[in-house]
Amino acid sequence: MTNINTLERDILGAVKAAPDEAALETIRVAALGKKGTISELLKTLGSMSADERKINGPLFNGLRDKVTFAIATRKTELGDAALNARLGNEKIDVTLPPRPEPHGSIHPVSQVFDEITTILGELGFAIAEGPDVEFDDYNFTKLNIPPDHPARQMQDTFYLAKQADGSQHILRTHTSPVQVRTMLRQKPPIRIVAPGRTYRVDSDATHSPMFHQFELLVIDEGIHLGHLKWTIEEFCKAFFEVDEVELRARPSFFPFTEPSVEWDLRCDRAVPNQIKFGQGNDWLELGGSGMINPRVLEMCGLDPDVYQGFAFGGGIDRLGMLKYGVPDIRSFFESDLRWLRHYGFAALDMPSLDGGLSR
Ligand code: FA5
Repeated sequence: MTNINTLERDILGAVKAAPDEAALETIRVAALGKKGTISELLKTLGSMSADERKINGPLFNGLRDKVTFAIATRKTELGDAALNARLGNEKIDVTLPPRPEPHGSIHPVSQVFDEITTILGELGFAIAEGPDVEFDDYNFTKLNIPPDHPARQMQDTFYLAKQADGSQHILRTHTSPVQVRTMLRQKPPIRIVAPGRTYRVDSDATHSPMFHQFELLVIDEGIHLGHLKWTIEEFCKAFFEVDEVELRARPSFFPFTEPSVEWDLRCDRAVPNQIKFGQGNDWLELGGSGMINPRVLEMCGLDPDVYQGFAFGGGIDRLGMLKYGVPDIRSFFESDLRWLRHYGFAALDMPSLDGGLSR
């Protein structure tokens, strides 16, 4: 019979010397596998007498347990050694710069949007909103532009499909219907700014079919043109970030205001691609305005003998073009990433009058 001590010494010696896990597995199969030396030894117990089994049983089983334990121990040693070797070889250089990722930025139109609402918010105006798809009545009729009025031709309108009752919605051509919505909903004093998307059948370097306007509306007792002029002056100083501005008023015509005034801002465009405000001999168009036509007040349920008001409407994209030197309005809406990286604003720089509007 195999000398148990010799067998134990040989197997344990081989286990200890196993250079890697593959060699260890070969030793395990040779000793403990189905036809392994220890397994064969254990099989002989069946043909032994009870006395022989009493002696050999514990010996063979003890050998199997010792070898099993030695293999497990060696396996852990080899595993640890392999892991240490890998950790020693694999190095992460934490000083490498991170891979450059594209940075998101605030679109210049959103920036100007925020600048305008920040300035007017600090002047005490509440933000009001209206839908892009508007009633013809609010966009035109209640603004004193009845059907077939020639003023409807001033704004080329996108019409939606006719409803079953014959009525027709439109894409609002200006933010002025928010005036109507506000007056119908709220009694004076009213002081709102209504920024938003507007639509006209129009497209060239300074006209976009979808563009953005903002509307100012102030209604109370005793409101006059002086309030309108002061508001526009203060707005321009804050928006263009200058201490002084000079405004020029030109008579104009809007069916919903009487009198109607367009405002120009003195500027200097002598140096190409540069514009300076508050000086020079050029004039920059700011937008339309006027005192609310008494007929509009009446149609919106307010008594014109008690209340007066002013309104102003300007183009947000146009102001952005002027302030940030964008030559073509269409580039705002082309989603060109290189353009957006150049003209975009840092995402966390919120405009504020104290901290600065644009940095
Ligand atoms: C109006 O839309 C009037 N609702 C403004 C108003 C409000 C007058 C309150 C009186 C009282 P106008 O059509 O001029 O007015 O447009 C106002 C501004 O919108 C323009 O000065 C211009 O800056 C901008 N704008 C007009 N059409 C376009 C367009 N297609 N693309 C970009 N900006 C435009």
